[in-house]
Amino acid sequence: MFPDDFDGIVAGAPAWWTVHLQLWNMKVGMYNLPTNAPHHIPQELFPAIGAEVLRQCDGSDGVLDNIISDPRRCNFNPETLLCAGDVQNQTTAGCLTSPQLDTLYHLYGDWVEANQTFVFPHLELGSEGNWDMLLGSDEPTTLGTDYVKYVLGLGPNWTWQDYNPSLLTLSEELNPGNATAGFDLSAFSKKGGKLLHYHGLSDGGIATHSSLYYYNQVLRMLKPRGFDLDDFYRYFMVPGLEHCTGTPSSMNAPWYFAGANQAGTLGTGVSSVPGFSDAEHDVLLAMMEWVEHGRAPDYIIATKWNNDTLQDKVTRQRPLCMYPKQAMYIGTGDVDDPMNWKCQMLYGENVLRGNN
Ligand SMILES: [Ca+2]
Repeated sequence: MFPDDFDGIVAGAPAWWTVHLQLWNMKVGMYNLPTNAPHHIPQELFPAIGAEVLRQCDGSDGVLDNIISDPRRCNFNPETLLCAGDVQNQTTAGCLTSPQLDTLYHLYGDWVEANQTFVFPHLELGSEGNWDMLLGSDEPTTLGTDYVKYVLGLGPNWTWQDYNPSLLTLSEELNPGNATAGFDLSAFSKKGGKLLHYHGLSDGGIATHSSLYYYNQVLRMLKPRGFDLDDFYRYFMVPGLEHCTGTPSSMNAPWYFAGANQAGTLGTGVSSVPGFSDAEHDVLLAMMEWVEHGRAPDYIIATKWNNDTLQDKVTRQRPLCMYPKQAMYIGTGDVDDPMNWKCQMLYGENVLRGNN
């Protein structure tokens, strides 16, 4: 809306779709409530679900490395989680009942309302380690319920049990604060503005593909008008990154690239990427390189230390590639060395199979 305000914008896991996002935040919680219902999945079972997803999906990107590079390529079969026989302790057994499987289908499915209206994308396969953000409580998040009460104005006595889809229409009509981002970035592009956008594929707070939806809507609006998005807007998906910071301990994916809020997770007084303070590893320096010297990044190398807060020993680095390219293992050498990966379109014969 204000194309002259910034020369460059780094946007991480953006909450750009306020009119739908706040209600989705609540809807996700509602899928798993009330806690005394047969379909409720207690938080203690999330690790078992995450482990089964990882078991089935890890190899779908061609490399068994505990990282799901592209959840869209995984044909996940939730029924393998179904409890066999009379299970006394589900947490110990790590299995789900049939009604709980229904909840899983809701969580991994897009939110679609009447007349096939798409409202918000699904939680990703591989986001289970971050589900505590929206699913770990006996109430939906106040990000959603307080939005309805105090921003849409239904008042403090409104409860999530009062939900009905007309709230979506109300939210769209009010568009509170005009806070939902538009798709016409033409003025920003014309004045030379640059946008680097990224989103973690293990995000349990804002469904990852809300970012892809935004990117695609901008593409649909501007490509027919002759704009090449690569000239000013580049999008990067980050395998194994949770909401803005961190990675599930089961994955230990490289997640750090000095994005918004990330340095504070390493410790106080940390800036850039310790040991790798350059435009290849630091998204803000990459942005400065693009704005100030006209060199646009095709990839950003993400880093994982053995102990993130000590930044002691780098255990993994890997390129994050400009969408729609993806990082592909070249087939030989250490999978944790970024030199052994390249960015390319991953279709058909390009999907190599790793040795391990
Ligand atoms: Ca993998």
